[in-house]
This record gives sequence, C-alpha cells and structure tokens, in this order.
Amino acid sequence: MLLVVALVVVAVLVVLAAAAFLIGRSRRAPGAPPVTRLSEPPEPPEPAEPAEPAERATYRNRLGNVRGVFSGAVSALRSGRIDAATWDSLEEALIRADVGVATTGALLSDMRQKVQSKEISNGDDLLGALGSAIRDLLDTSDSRALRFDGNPGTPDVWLVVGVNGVGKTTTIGKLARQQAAAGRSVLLAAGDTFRAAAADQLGLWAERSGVEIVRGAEGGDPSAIVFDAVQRAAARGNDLVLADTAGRLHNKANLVEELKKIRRVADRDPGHVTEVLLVLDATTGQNALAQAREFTGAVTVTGIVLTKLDGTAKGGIVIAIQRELGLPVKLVGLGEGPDDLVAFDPDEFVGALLGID
Ligand SMILES: Nc1nc2c(ncn2[C@@H]2O[C@H](COP(=O)(O)OP(=O)(O)OP(=O)(O)O)[C@@H](O)[C@H]2O)c(=O)[nH]1
Ligand SMILES: [Mg+2]
Repeated sequence: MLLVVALVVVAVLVVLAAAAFLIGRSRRAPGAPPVTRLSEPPEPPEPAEPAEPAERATYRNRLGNVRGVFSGAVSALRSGRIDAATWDSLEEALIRADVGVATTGALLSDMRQKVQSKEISNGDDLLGALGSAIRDLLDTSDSRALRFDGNPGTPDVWLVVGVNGVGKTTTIGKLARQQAAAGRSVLLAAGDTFRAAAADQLGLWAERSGVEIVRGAEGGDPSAIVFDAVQRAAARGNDLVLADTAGRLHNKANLVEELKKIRRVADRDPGHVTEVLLVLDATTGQNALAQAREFTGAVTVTGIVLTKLDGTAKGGIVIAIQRELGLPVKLVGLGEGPDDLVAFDPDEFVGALLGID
C-alpha cells in the first residue's frame, strides 16, 4: 500500500515538473527576442544618420526610370556594336518610352540610312546622331518662356487647366513660389470649387510661398472667384494671378463650357490672360495626347506643363506631345517638392535620356 502511495506521489511530481517546463517554454515564442530584465542596461540608441541635404532636381538625377528603358540599347552602342539586336533593342526602348510608333519608325529609318551610307560607322556616333535627331524633333519656333506683360494696373492671369490628378494645384504652388522669388507680386485664385479640399491644398501652398489667395464656397461659381481675384489684384497692385481650375473630365460638355467662361471672365478688363497652361501627366503616356486634343479644342492653350517625368518610364511622350500638338512644352515636373518644377530644356532632357552630353 505504502509503495502504491509513493508511486502515485512520484507520478504527480513528474507531471507537475513537466507542466512547469512546458509553460516556461510557451512564454517565449520561437524566434522572439529574449526578454529584457530590469537589471540589464538599456540598448544604446542607434547613431542617427546624418541628414542628407535636399538634392536639387536635375534631369540627370530625376529621369532614372526612362533612362533605364534605354540603358540596354545604349550600352550595346557604347560597346561599338551595330547589329540586328542593337536595332531591335533601340526600337523596343523608343516604343516603351512612348515616343510613338510612327516617330520611332521615322527616327530609326533615318539612322539606318546613315549607317548604310557609311556616314555613321560606330555605335558612339550612332548614339550621338540619335540624340541630335531627337533634339531636332523637340525644336520649336514657339518660345518656351512664360509670357508676362507686367502692365501696371492690368494683372497678367495664368490659367492652369487639365484633368483630375495631373498636378495642376501642385504646379500652381511651385509656380507661385518661383514667381514670388523672382520679385513678382502673386495672387492665387482657388478656382477649383468642385472639392472643398482643393482650396485648402492651394491655401497650404500659398502659405508656404508667402502669397495671398482668393477662395470661395464649395460648389460656388469658379468664374466669380477668378473675377474677384483679378479685381483684387488690380486694386492692390498684384502683378500676376495664378488661377486653379477643377480637374474636369474633358468629355463633360458643361465643364468645358465652364472653362470657357472662366477664360472669358479672366480676360475681362483689367484682367489679361497671358498663359493657359495645360497640365499633362507623363505617366499616362499616349493618353495624355488624347486629353490634350480635347482641351485644345475647348480653349486656346499656350503651353504644356508635363508633370511626373521623374516617376515614369514613358518620358518619351514629350517628343510625341511636342510634335503632334505643335504646342511648346514649357515646364516639366521632376518631383513633388516646391523646387521640382523646371523649364523644359531639350538638350538636358536628351542628354539625361541617352547618357550623352
Ligand atoms: N512625382 C511627382 N509627383 C507630382 C508632380 N506633380 C504633382 N505630383 C503629385 O501628383 C498628385 C496630384 O497633384 P495635384 O496637384 O493635386 O493634381 P490636380 O491636377 O490639382 O488634381 P485635382 O485637383 O484632383 O484635379 C500629388 O500627389 C502631387 O504631389 C511631379 O512632377 N512629380
Ligand atoms: Mg487640384
């Protein structure tokens, strides 16, 4: 009997010990870091990375995506090779970059002819000739400068138009900062009354740039806001009114009519519309062209702002836009920051695209 009791006690003790062992293990999940005890000294903090100075936007440092599309063809040419594979990879790169099928065909047949006639005999020269040909396509007799008459008492008005989300408000914010820095007295008109947040977004840019803004109620008449802004600018001696507009869908006839009305009202004395800038998003490639055709049918556009060139492999759309619309690309967006809007420079663009000077 005693033996049985002793065996039961031993068995109970064994079960308890096993249970305690298992509970101890389950408190720490596999792979979990060891529990830090209070007595252990705290981990020293990671040394902070030194803050990177903000990098100035240049074509070279912001066009990495589209340059990547050309890198295979460019390195084949740099190695001196001109064979069937080189032509194929050049064609593929131009098409992928959204230069357009017809323009790609014309560019390459011109290059092939130069190679056949021995005018070009090595890859480096072919790269240089391609660069010059693209530069020629980007040539325009129209000025890329933003027109500013600056007549006292008659403020210049720059209207900014385009479909949703292309970067109109951001472009106005960047422009406001640049124009103010150039010594012009700028007034913003929050002509996008479609969304309440639109005027707030423009208000933030106004604050950042130290310029004033005229805004109205959500759903209000955008023409009235632009009219009000022009009157105030004339009365207060502002030189330039930058007018935002709602991202209108180009197939909505009433919105196009509204845009025409804004244009008319902005041009009424003392206002003077000197730029109607159509903002296009480079990431949309050939779609941007379709949008542009609709807008140019509705209002006289004076220049294109091509945004988001930093975030796309379709940067070749610049070439198609300029050729097919016959409108100068005046500004390009190379990022979201306040200084990331630059004058379009074909030499810099082609140089960055093909990695040539
Ligand atoms: N990477 C990059 N982003 C940009 C550029 N320009 C604008 N954006 C971004 O694009 C988004 C849309 O910009 P918005 O200025 O609000 O566009 P919008 O045309 O006013 O849009 P709606 O008012 O909705 O019609 C924002 O996140 C911007 O920061 C650019 O050049 N590069
Ligand atoms: Mg907007």
